[in-house]
Amino acid sequence: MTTTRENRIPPGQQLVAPGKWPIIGERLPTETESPWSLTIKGEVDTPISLSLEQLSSFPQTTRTMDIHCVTRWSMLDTTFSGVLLNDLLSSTGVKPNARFVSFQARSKRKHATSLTLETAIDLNTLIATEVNGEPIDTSHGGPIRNIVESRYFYKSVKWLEQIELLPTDRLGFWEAESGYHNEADPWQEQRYMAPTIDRRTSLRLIETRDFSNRELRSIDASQRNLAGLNANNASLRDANFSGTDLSNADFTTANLSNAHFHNANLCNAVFLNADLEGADFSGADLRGANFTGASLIGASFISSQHGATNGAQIDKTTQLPPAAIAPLFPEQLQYVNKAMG
Ligand SMILES: Nc1nc2c(c(=O)[nH]1)N[C@H]1C(S)=C(S)[C@@H](COP(=O)(O)O)O[C@H]1N2
Ligand SMILES: [Mo]
Repeated sequence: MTTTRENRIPPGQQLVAPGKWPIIGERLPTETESPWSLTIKGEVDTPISLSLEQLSSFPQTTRTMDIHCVTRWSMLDTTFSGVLLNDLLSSTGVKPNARFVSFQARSKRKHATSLTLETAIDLNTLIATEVNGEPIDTSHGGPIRNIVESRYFYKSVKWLEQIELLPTDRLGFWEAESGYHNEADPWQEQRYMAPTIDRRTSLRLIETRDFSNRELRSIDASQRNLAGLNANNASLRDANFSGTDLSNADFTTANLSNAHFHNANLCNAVFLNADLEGADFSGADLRGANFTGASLIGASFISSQHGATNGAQIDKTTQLPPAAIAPLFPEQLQYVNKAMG
């Protein structure tokens, strides 16, 4: 297979503008005052704690790879340098019952992710300290982050301070809290685990038109009449609202990352401070909708995914302030700006 630009972009992903690497999730580690150390523990023969200097004395590896975020942005050809996990584990030794590896951050929520040890080694997991020849910026996980190629980017933990080998899996933060898929292969679009909400519960909730403050990840609310829905502060990642009447719905501070609004009626809907990363608004009616304060990294307003090219209805009454649309993909921004006139 030849590697053209196109066949390096997994399904449902779009390229960020050159030089625009978004910051996703936590923005800072807990503290950077005390000297950084990286601990390797659990099912290893010799647990160790390494300073940055000690880490730099291991053989250094450089790999150029493509990044794919679950919120639908991709960035090609990023070069990371650091130490291969495999090289670190050669010095600690691995006990026979080690089957999983957990990566944990020095951050408020002890952000973590995990992989099978086999996958982590096969994918050349890099304990990276540099990106494109420079130390990794704090906002992107410096001084140390693990980098896992060929998996959605949530498998790459920022501000890495602990690697633990485990006999059984321990789900990571997003995997446990947000239903992110534990395997995370972008080529198979493994974004979320199967929905946990059963059909009867969703039908009953749809009837009440009150989703406020609820956890309804991946709910199927497509082709419904949900005009005036109260979804204030609801957690609706990956929710399917395709073709649904959501006129006058209130999604203030809701989490709608990767939600599907294809062909929905969103006239006068309110998305104040909502998380709309990776959401699909193609073909939706957005007249009078308000996106003030919303996060639109990776969101789409025009798409050719559903066959013919299908743009959202946007006009002067659609409130898409400059700050909200700034992180859009170039083609998306162009479409939105033109539609707003
Ligand atoms: N410590 C920590 N690491 C994290 C996250 C986080 O919130 N905290 N978010 C993950 C997610 S979902 C993504 S897409 C990438 C984003 O990395 P970036 O901000 O450098 O683009 O970091 C991953 N690692
Ligand atoms: Mo992500």
